[in-house]
Amino acid sequence: AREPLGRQACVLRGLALPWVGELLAALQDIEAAAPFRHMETPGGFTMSVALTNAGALGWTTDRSGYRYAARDPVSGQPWPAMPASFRQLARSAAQAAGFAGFEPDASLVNRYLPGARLSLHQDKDERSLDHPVVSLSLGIPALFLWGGMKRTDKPLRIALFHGDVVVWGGVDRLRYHGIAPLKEASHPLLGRQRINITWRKAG
Ligand code: MD5
Ligand code: FE
Repeated sequence: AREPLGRQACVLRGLALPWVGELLAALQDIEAAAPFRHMETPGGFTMSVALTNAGALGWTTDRSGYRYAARDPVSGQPWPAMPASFRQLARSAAQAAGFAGFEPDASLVNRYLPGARLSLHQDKDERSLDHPVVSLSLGIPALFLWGGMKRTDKPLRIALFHGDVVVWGGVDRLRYHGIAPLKEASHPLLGRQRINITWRKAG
């Protein structure tokens, strides 16, 4: 089912459920080559969310800023390749949301344990903002904060569950958004964690 969030943003409930086995198997290989880590922000905070990446470009942060980079700063190696299943899901979700021809070159994987959160921010480190972003939720539920174009616009709170996909682009591409502190819970497949994968065209 397609739930509109904005003029060019929607939630596709359960869209990824048939793909979960394949996606999690691919994620195991990514994690083995590029383990989840807690990165430092330019302001000197350590993120409560742990992250890794797959694809030609990976999002990173350190004391000098946010950027996309071709190599994992921990290993010095290129990020693991984007699995075919990742690319296919991102492409078909984008298509279902009205963005045909999406070709992601970056997939950022976020891992939340209970208590982890992501404060309101805009995704604007990509070279062109003309491409949509596709986001998949797996594991325990989260409250997604869907804001406006200003940080001070009061965000809507939308629950996201295992298998849900959110797609946003166009006029909604620069909305402020975040994730409220995760509540303690356990998921039959993933235990007490939430995984979020976002696909972007960054380069
Ligand atoms: C997450 N990730 O669930 C969040 C939310 C990120 C990030 O924000 O940058 O890795 S998924 C992002 C999202 C969903 C729906 C709309 C918008 C963003 N948006 O309007 O920008 O780990
Ligand atoms: Fe974001």
